[in-house]
Order: sequence, then structure tokens, then C-alpha cells
Amino acid sequence: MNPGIQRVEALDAGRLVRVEWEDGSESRYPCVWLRDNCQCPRCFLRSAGARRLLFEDLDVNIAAKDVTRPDRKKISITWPDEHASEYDAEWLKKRCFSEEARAEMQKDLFLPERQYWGSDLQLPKIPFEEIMFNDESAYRWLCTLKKVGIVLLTGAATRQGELVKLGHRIGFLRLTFYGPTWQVQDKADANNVAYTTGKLCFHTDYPVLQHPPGVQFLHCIKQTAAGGESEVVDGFHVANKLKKQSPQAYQILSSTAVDYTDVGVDYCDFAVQCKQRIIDVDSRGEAVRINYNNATRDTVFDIPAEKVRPFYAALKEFNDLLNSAEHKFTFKLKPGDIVTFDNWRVLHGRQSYQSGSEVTRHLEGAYADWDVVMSRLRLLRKSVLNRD
Ligand code: OGA
Ligand code: NM2
Ligand code: ZN
Ligand code: ZN
Repeated sequence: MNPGIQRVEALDAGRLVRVEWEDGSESRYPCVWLRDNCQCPRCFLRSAGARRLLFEDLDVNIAAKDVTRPDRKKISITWPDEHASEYDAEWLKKRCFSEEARAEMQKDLFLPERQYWGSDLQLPKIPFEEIMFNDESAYRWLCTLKKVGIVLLTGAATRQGELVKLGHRIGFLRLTFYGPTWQVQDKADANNVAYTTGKLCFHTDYPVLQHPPGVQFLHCIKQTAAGGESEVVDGFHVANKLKKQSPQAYQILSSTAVDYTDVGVDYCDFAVQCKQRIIDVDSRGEAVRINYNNATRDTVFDIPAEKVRPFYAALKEFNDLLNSAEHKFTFKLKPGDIVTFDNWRVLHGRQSYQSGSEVTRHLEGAYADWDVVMSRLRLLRKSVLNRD
């Protein structure tokens, strides 16, 4: 149970409200934020959960005229224009500006916890049926996908169309130039190296798109007898290793914009170009997205000649680390398996296999955006844990 409010007072000539909680702790709320977030029907559209108040109508220097505590579960503020606002204790507590409270809220919203892995990966497995019909299993699937970056769903039917069903389960799939779902098999005049029998070295899919798909699904419909094994590696874990082992290489890969290109016809005709850093980092220099597909890396390279060889040397170091026995995990998909993984984090590859007159190997693939997956995860959490 959350503590109630012990006392409330205005500080800093009414520009700050200090709340003292019954457990002795305190929170401070700037008045401009309180006025901005008035929850009354004139300021907030409850049905949309969105602010109605226009920014034009907000005085950034506003001070409270009067602050009271009608009861231990709320505070009340009167503003200079006589507008009145009420704030619920629990609502305020969650939005406390202290560093710890903010960190807790951000953790709750974005689930940033990561479990790094290497060749020791215990590939998480859940029956496809379970995640389709049981909310708890679906929640466990998406939590693990976020934390570990990969989950194998087992026992799906060995026909096309299962990924469309999976798409409906989360919301919707991400359409790309290769279609709503796409067929990975050996094709004549292949418009992508994935549609051959060749080896695919570690890559993330579709770095040629400005917003590469966050999540990838590969459903094994038919598997070849010899070859065609899958390989995966934790890109964030390896990026951390690279940063330690070779800060210079990390610096180059996280700052150099690499040109990617993809031209052809599939769902419709396309001529896509994009610039991406191979290791995308946040403001603290932490890897947040790997953008690496050696096949679609453009021949055009927009950097000065003297920086070219150092770039290749850096990429070689990263590529070597990705492929080290310590880091990569190898497995072979069976018909009915659906591997689901974080395409921003996990790089994947496959071993080559024999080509023949018949199709001996067939995967159906699809993408989803992290926005859609995280949205479903939050909704499942709410219904499973019965919260909020
Ligand atoms: C792909 C891909 C893996 C495989 O289609 O992008 O990586 O096992 N396929 O064929
Ligand atoms: N496919 C598998 O970046 C890429 O070209 C990834 C995409 C063809 C949909 C391959
Ligand atoms: Zn209001
Ligand atoms: Zn791929």
C-alpha cells in the first residue's frame, strides 16, 4: 500500500510544491509541471488519456496561489486565475522527480534489463500453441524476447500462414518491400542473397531501412538434410567486448555512417538507400542497435579515402568477435519451429546447403516493430498481473 500525504506546502514563492509522505519521505513538484498536468476535464481528455491544455495557454513562470491537502489521498491547488486542480496521492508518488523514482518508472515502462549470452545460451523454448491461447505464456514469451533477445516457439503447423496468425496475436506485422511475409528458399534470379543456398554470415536484417524491423520471425516449414544450420550471436554482448578490447574499433563503428543499398522488385519495385552506423549507440555510448548486413552494404562509401582501411580493420575485429566460438550459438531449425528474435540486437546467419531441382528447405519470415511488441507486452502484463 502506498503512503498517504502527511503535509503539503508551497516553496520558492509558489513555484514548487513539496509533498511530505506519511513514511517520512518527500517529493518536490515544479508548479509549471503541475499546471501542465492538471487532470480536470478542461485540461485533460480522459477518453484519450491525453492533454487538452494548449502549450500557448501555459505560463512557464506560474506560481500556486493556494495549496491544500483536503485529505491524505490528494492535494488541491488554486492557480492565480482561480483555476483549481486536484492531484491523487498515488498518481503523484509514481511521478516523483527523485532519481530513484524516475529510474523505477522508466524500468517499468521500457523493461531495459538484458541478459547477455554466448555459446552457453540456453535457447528459451515455448510451445506455439501456448503463446497463441494463453496470456501468461504470451507474456513470458515477450518478456524473454526483450530480456534475452531470442525465443524459439515450437510445434507450429508446417504450412505457410502461421506467422500471419502470430502477427494477429501481437497486433500486426511490419510490411516491407519483400511482402507482408516472405519465403526464404532457393530462387532463380534471387533478388536477395537470402534466397539462395549460400552461407549467410552474421547479419541483422534490413539495415537499408531507416527504421530497421525490431523483431524477426523465421518459421521453418521444410528443412534440408545436410547444412542449413542457424547461427545467432548477442550483438550487444559482443559490442561491449569490442569496446573493452579495442576502443578505437568501437569508436569507428559507432561513428561511421555506412551506406546501404537495395534495388529490385518483390512486393513492388524498390530502390532503397540508407546510411547507418554499424553499432548505434545512445547518449552514454551504449549499443542500442546493430545495423550490419554485409550483403547490402553499398559499394558507394561516403568517407575520405584515408579513413577507409581503418574502417575495414575495425569491422574485421567486430566480425571476428561475432564469429568466435565463445560468442556464437549454433542450432538447426526443425519443421514447426519458429525462431523469434530481436533484430536490433541478435545477429543471425545460416550455413550453406546443397541446391537441387527441388526445394529442400523453406522458411517463412516476417517482421514486427518493437513498438507493437512492447505495446502487447504491456497490455499482457496488465491483464496477467491484474495491475493499474
Ligand atoms: C534471412 C535469413 C536465415 C536462414 O532470410 O534474412 O537470415 O536460415 N535467413 O535461411
Ligand atoms: N529478406 C530476408 O537486409 C536484408 O536484405 C535482409 C531480407 C529478403 C526479407 C534480408
Ligand atoms: Zn484543469
Ligand atoms: Zn536474415
